[in-house]
This record gives sequence, structure tokens and C-alpha cells, in this order.
Amino acid sequence: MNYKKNILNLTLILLGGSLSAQTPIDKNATKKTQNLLINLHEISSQGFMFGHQDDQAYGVGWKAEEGRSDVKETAGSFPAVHGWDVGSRLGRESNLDDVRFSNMKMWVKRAYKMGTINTLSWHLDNLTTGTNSWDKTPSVADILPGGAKHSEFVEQLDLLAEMLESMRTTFTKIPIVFRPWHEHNGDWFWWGKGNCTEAEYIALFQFTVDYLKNEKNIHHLLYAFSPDRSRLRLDTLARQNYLYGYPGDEYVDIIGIDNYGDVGRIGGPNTPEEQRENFIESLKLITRIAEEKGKVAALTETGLEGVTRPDWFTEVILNPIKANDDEIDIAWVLVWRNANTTHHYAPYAGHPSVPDFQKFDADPLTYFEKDMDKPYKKGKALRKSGK
Ligand code: BMA
Repeated sequence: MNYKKNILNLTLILLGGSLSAQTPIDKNATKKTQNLLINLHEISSQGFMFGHQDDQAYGVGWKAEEGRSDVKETAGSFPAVHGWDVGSRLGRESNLDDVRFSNMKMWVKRAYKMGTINTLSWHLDNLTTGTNSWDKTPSVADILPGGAKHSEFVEQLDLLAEMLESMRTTFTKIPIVFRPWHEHNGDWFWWGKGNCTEAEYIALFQFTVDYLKNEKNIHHLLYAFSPDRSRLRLDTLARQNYLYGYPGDEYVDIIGIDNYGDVGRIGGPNTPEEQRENFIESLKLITRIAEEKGKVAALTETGLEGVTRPDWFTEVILNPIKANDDEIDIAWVLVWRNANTTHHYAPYAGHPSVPDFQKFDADPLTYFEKDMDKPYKKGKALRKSGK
């Protein structure tokens, strides 16, 4: 009886799905930003890009040296994704990890020109107390409209918009994946669970997007949502649990996850085998949610501090993904920053994990800078094909 209706619904779902899959939430997104999203879909169905936080800014034993990168000096090529952070406070000379904003702009441009992708996170200070992101003093209500610190927050957004505007070449605004208010299901940031209500968090995310897009006319961003795996269930309630604080399909392009707990951390509750299973499950989960919503999934942060397992890149990251690549579609995997010999997540020259990192790079499933072609032109993102 409902046969025709079902067919019609199915057609609409398929059409709607494929259309939304191609379109950023910002209906006025620049052509290159639109193309990037289409390409991210394509990339995620083939393999995944390797990303590194602050890659060009510093590494183990060096800082702001022309053309350097620990990833390049070990794998032979820059990462395909370059992560940056615009905290603690815009308007200062440098960010919270001492990266000068003027340099960051230059490196963002360089990453763009080499055919790679930039993503920004935001460890904004707690504006209520004037201290850092890890100060849990409730602040979200204060910075939302009507709150005592709202104008200070708007000032930060204005400065952010200014910075984003300046991330450009002569003719083009550089498309950027913006990933604000990350790991919000954890309780360690002032925007985290327990430090604000879910409704406040959603309002914060929505206000941020609406303000940049509608008030500041910023149209070269894709927006990423990225809960932390350590506070996520993986059982039958996983989907519902993942969507805690989700601001809605109109506010998110990238379904991300930050996962440090399933990738070899010692001292956690799970055995290495359980971690591996959970790692796979967490990536299947974001793949499913992204697929159902017509979005792109990504492992937005991960890493094993100090890369204390020399075969970490192939055994902990690559092989589990490869063994499940029919159920895992992620556009990138980004490891955190290389601050020093103990706090680093990518190898550096001479580190025991270098040979394995080179194997990881050589695999058809992984993409570094040398594998990227033109990610801002439709259908031309990659030089090598993965799956
Ligand atoms: C953390 C550490 C800190 C750093 C912060 C923001 O994971 O790396 O040292 O300040 O990220 O980048």
C-alpha cells in the first residue's frame, strides 16, 4: 500500500543525503570551501590524511626555523593536515603554546599553497576569571548574550574574524576547518560537561557559528564537532551519547572525535586488545553518524605521548583502520604537538618510531603532503588512491 510513498521517501532521502553531503552548513560558503568538503567526502572513502598540530611552528629541539617540520624530517613530506590553536586570547602576540599569530598566518598560507589543509582549535581563556581554558569556573552563561562577559567574548570573536579574514592569498580566502569547543563531554574545560548545561553549550556553539557566518560574513569555514572518547560509551547508547551537546545538523560539517585513551596509553582501565577494539568501535561510530547525517568523519585528535611504542603508527593506527576499512571512513587522523622529548606525538629525527612512521607514510591508505594534489578543486584532491 505504501509502496509508492516509500519509493518516494527513499528517493528524497537519497537525494537529500547526497545533496547535503556535498554542501557546507554555510550556504554562502566560498567555492573552494564547498570543493574542500566534497573532496573530504571523497578522501574519507579512500584513505585518510595524516595531520599534525603546530607542525611548521616547532618540533623537538627547534622553534620557528624556516621550512622545518619533524614530520618532513622523518617521513620525507609535510603532513596533509596542519592543526593550529587560536587560544589563549586573541589580540596577544602569541598563542598559549608560544606560536606567534603573525607566523601562524604565514604557515597557514604555506600549508594552503602546498595543497594541504588547515584546522583551527580554540583553547580560549576563561573570560569570567581571566585564567585559562582549564579553569572550570562556570563561564558560558557569562559570555552568552545578556551575560556580564558577553562583550568581551564578542571582542574575541571579532578578533578571530579579523584573523580568519587575513588568512588569505591575494585572491582567495583560505578554507579552514574550525573546531571550537572541543572535548565538551569531558569536564576539564570551562565549556565542558558539569561546568555548563547542555543547553548552554549548544547555545555557545550556535552563537559562535552564527556570529562568524551571519554577522562577520566569514564564509571560508567548515565546522567540526569533536567530543572526547574517554567520556563516550560504545554500547547501544553510543549514538545518543555521542550527540550530547550536538548543536544540530545546520551547525556541523565534520563529525569528529578526540581519542587518546584507546591508542596505547598505559595505566588506563583497558588491556591493549580492548583498546584496539574500542578504537575501532569509536571510528565505526563516527563513520555511521557522519554517514547518516551526510557529514564527514575525522579523528580530530589522537596520539601516544612520546610515541613510546615504536610500531605505534602501523600497529595502533593504520592496521586496525585497514582491517575495518569497509566500516571506517575518516578523512584525517591528527596527532598532537611536538613540544619536547617527552611531550610529542609525531616522531622526530632519530626517534625509534621513525622506520615504522615511514612504513605508515608509504601505505596506500595514508595521505601526506606529497599525496595531495588540489584539495580545493573538485575531484582533484589526491595524487595517490587508497582503498
Ligand atoms: C595540551 C598540551 C598542552 C597545550 C595544550 C594546547 O594537550 O599539549 O601543553 O598547551 O594542549 O595546545
